[in-house]
Amino acid sequence: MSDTDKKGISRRGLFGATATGAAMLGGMGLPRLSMVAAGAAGLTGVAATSAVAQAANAQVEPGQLDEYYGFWSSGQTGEMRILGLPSMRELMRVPVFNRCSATGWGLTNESKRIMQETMTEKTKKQLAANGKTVHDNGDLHHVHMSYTEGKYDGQYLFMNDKANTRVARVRCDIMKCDKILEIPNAKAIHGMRPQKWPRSDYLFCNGEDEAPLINDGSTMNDVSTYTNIFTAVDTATMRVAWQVMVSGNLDNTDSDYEGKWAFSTSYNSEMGMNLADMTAAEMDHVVVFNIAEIEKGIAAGDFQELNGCKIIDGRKGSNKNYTRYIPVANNPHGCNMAPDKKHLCINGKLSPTVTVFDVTKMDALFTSDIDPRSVVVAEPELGLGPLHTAFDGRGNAYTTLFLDSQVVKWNIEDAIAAYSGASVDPIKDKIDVQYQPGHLKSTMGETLEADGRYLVCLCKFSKDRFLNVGPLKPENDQLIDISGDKMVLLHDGPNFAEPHDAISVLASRVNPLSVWNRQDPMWAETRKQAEADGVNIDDYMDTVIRDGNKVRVYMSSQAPAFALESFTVTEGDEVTVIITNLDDIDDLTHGFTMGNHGVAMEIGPQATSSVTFVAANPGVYWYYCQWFCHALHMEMRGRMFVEPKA
Ligand code: CUK
Ligand code: CUA
Ligand code: CA
Repeated sequence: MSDTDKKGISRRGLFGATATGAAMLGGMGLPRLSMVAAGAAGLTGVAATSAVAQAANAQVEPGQLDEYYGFWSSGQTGEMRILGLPSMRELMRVPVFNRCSATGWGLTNESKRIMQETMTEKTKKQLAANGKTVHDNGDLHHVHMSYTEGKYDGQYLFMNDKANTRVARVRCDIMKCDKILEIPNAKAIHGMRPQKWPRSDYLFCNGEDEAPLINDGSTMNDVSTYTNIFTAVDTATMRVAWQVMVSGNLDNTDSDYEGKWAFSTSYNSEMGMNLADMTAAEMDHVVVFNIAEIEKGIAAGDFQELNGCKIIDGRKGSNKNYTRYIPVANNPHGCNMAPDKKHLCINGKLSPTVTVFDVTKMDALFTSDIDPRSVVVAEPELGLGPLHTAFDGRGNAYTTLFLDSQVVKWNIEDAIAAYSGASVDPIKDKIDVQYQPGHLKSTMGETLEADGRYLVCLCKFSKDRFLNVGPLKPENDQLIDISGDKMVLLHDGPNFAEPHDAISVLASRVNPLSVWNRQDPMWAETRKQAEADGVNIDDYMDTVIRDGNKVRVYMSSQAPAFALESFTVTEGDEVTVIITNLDDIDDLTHGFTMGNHGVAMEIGPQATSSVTFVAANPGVYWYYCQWFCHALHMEMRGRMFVEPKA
């Protein structure tokens, strides 16, 4: 690990000192922040003025709105988060793979239907054996928006769950998850990207962990039976379109801007089962998936079917045109397609390099016997531990250096020139970040509209940057201005376990509703049951239906009252409470919490939510609205009476 850059100046020392100054001055107002920003960039008077202007642009005054939505993963929290950029204010948390106490996600019937819809029999058995009906955890690494012709279209967000091999879709009109797919045959969905051109018809999903394809316990030691699966999900239905069996494992993935290819990094081409073996080879590889050829193969029946999925054999040496394997330095990680439509950056991780492929040369890999490395057009040495790369739309790339705790700005064309022998240094700037960065994201940087204004660097360690909160520290999401020649650190953002990735989207591309549409499909199943019970869930309702030991309690809510002041059930009854929020005012959410029953849910304006539980103990139990909705919100409550069983 070197503290010194190529010119022999200790940038670490210089930036370290000014960065400490910035932390001390945090929030003390613009003039001093600007001084520090200018100092950090080491600029002269003229350039310092532009750094002041850069910092000023990042100010979002109270009552002002942000210019960008930031969609954040939350790692092992399992939810998606929405932040505003450049303020870095957290705006919302959207539960997806996790159980949410506030909204009842993972508990309400509407959310459970989504979580259970594609659950495999093995998962059902595993959950039942542990007294559960849905997973209550997830490990959400990547969030990406749907594209139309290489631009964000504001329709859907997609995300992965590495922990339980799932992907999910969030509707941008309501910012709620509407589909969760458990992917059969694969293990541990990690890298995930939508197709960018012409539309995001496919969502590409990497299975990271190796396991026998027929995973029935017949062997652990015969690793030759192990395989990895790449999955294309049909985004319209959120069902598996097809799968590809590959050699080696799969880490990160990206797609091109022509709709021809998907690319995945593999850090375990060795098929090693321990650290030493996973890092034993000199080279691993990037898999290139030929979308059109795979579609042809599927159409021609060249697949085996397993657990309802069509699997194509794309392993090395299968002599088909489905895949190609391009050698890269051992244990690569990030896989990032540049908005110039041409260059794919593979981040070295163990190697101090980023390998640049020219994707317009990929066709030749499938039509001739040329060396697969002939698509490599640059391999700049950037520093220690390159993990991910972002782009500014002006030909520059920004790569995180995990071990150096830096972001390096470099020019793609200069790197290409240097690779073919020109004496040009592609590195334009380096900035210290605090500390150990993973992903970094530039504004609109994963689209044809990359605007090169801000960069968010998601640091895995914060160490001394915030008040000590005990052994478990927050992560540090840092906002960096990249509009000038030099990068300027603007903001430290503590965040909880553990954002891996984020995207930023111009605010004008996202237009959510403020009030639900009464016909929303979210409660379509609930509506069917209500119709069978002769209840109109679009209107005032205060009906209790008895159906054996099942009781359905229909009530509307309108601030500050539930339509039912009380209802009665019998000990041991299975009780379903169905509530429509008749208020249609912006921001007027009600809740329903049943005291001492572990039951709570959100009911948004004009929404219907329902929850089912067993009333196990006789007695009087108050239910209440837990979402502050009115001056008489405390009084918005009622009683459930549970009669002893006769
Ligand atoms: S991965 Cu975490 S830093 Cu899951 Cu995208 Cu690279
Ligand atoms: Cu309704 Cu609080
Ligand atoms: Ca390896």
